[in-house]
Amino acid sequence: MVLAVVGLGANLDDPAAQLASAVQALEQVALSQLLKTSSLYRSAPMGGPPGQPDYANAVALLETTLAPLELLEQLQAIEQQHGRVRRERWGARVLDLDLIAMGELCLQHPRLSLPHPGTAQREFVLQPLAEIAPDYLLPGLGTVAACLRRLGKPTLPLWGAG
Ligand code: ROI
Repeated sequence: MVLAVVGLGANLDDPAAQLASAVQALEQVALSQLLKTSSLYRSAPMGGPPGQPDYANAVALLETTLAPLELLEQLQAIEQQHGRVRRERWGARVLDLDLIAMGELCLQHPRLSLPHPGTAQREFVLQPLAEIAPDYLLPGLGTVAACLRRLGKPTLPLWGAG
């Protein structure tokens, strides 16, 4: 049993609906139990082409006995089922599910690096994760709360805040 962190992101015109749908799918992942999901936060796009809409970001905590690449495959299947409905209009992916960490595990694999390489710089991962699991230990990085403090004061508003 390991506690996996999944990052959720969407910047379709109804990102909240995308993420709600993705959470429902996460509840159905085999050999896994969805323990917690964070609130939705609004974040400006990091990287990618200019002029993109803001993202809705959230994180989920999943207790699982799946192997890392098995869980990755489940997440990619959910992306395909839920994330690509508007592909023709937006070009970019509209639902992103990132495997951020799986407990103490450090992994360097062509398809998957754990913890996710950008984690320490990504407020849109750390701020929602600090809401539901501030003491979660990111291997090599320290606790989530410590990582977030290193970025300074949290700045992301809740998605629904206007
Ligand atoms: N930027 C934000 N704010 N949120 C994301 O989820 C996100 N995902 C991405 C890139 C393009 C890196 N930028 C992002 O994949």
